[in-house]
Parts: sequence; structure tokens; C-alpha cells
Amino acid sequence: MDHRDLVRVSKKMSLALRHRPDRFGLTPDPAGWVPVTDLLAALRISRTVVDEVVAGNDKQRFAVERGADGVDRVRASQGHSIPVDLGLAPTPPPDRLYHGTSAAVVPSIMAEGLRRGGRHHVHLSPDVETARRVGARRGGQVAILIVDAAAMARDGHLFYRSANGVWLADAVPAAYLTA
Ligand code: HQG
Repeated sequence: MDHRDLVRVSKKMSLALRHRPDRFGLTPDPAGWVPVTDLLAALRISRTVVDEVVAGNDKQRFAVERGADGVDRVRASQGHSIPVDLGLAPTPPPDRLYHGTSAAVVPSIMAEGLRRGGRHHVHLSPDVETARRVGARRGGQVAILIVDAAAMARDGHLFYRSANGVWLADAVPAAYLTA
């Protein structure tokens, strides 16, 4: 498959596995997994295509594994708006994390802190380059905020790391942010 087709299928899989499984007649289990065969039928794609998207995805957005029942299953590693419990264990974060966003919303973030909006968690990046890529999705001028994760952890805030390396937190109060 060429790159454009990979991206197209990846976006459809994101919609089906993170946001609107109902639109595809899918019912993820509480941890967000659906049987791979169900996804194939719902999206009318082949197993080869799914494997190619899972392996070739720039951000490793999806994970495939064999369940205890011997059935292969697939889920998104993060980014859901449907309720899921990914079963991630709280993990000590690096001292600093980063959040890339649009410069236009920085005043609001510095007043209210980072909020998770429609997703389950606030998404934080382990390095500036990744944060810049995340922020650039918004168009306009990108701003990178520095999160004092060491201080947050000391103060009892929990962090999680998704299977694809995105750091997640419930919220980031403004006191831990530097613009
Ligand atoms: C902003 C992509 C005003 C926040 C990426 C962000 C990521 C506030 C937007 C993943 C705010 C939410 C998530 C406040 C937060 N006032 N704006 N108080 N608090 N915001 O898309 O972090 O490609 O839900 O800065 O790579 O941009 O989907 O979050 O701009 O990992 O795999 O509200 O999405 O991954 O936007 O991106 P999003 P995000 P995928």
C-alpha cells in the first residue's frame, strides 16, 4: 500500500477504535479491544492491510495481540474519547515533559492549566520535537509548554505512559507549566 492509503486506513481505524465504534457496528471490550476479524468485516479491509497499518504507522497508534481466548485483537494505544480502561500502571515520569499546542490558546492554558477536553487524558510528549509535531497539527504558530513533571509527581499527581510512548495525566495545573 502506498503512504496515502496507509494514512487513510489509519484514520478510519482511529475513528472506529477511539471515537465512534458504534458507527461501524463495533463494541470494544472495557479495555478497548475488538477482535481483528470484526474490524476487518466492519471496515471491509484485509488482515494484510491491518498488519501493514499497525506495523507501518508513524506513531504506533495501534496494538494487536492474541487474547487469552486465542483470538487476535486490536485496539488504539491512546487517544480515545469513548470510555476505556487501558489498564496502564502509574509510572514515574521524566523530570520534564512537553506539550505542543497553538500559541493562541497559551493564555487560556496558563490561566486554567491543561485540560483533557474530549479525550481521557492530557497528552504530553517526552521531547520538544514530538511536542512540536503535535502542536503543528493545529496550524498557526506553535507554542511548546514545559511541564515540571518531577514536581507534579512529588505532589502526588499520577502519570501513565501509553504503549506508544505518549505520557498521560488527568490534568496539569498551571503552576507546573512554563510557557
Ligand atoms: C488544548 C495526537 C485552551 C491543548 C497527538 C490541545 C497527541 C487547552 C487541545 C494526541 C486547554 C486538545 C493529543 C485550556 C488544553 N485552554 N486550550 N485550558 N487545555 N488545551 O487533540 O494534545 O495523531 O485532544 O493544548 O499526537 O493536541 O491522534 O490534544 O491543543 O498525542 O494519534 O486543547 O493526538 O495523536 O486537543 O493531541 P487534543 P493534543 P493522534
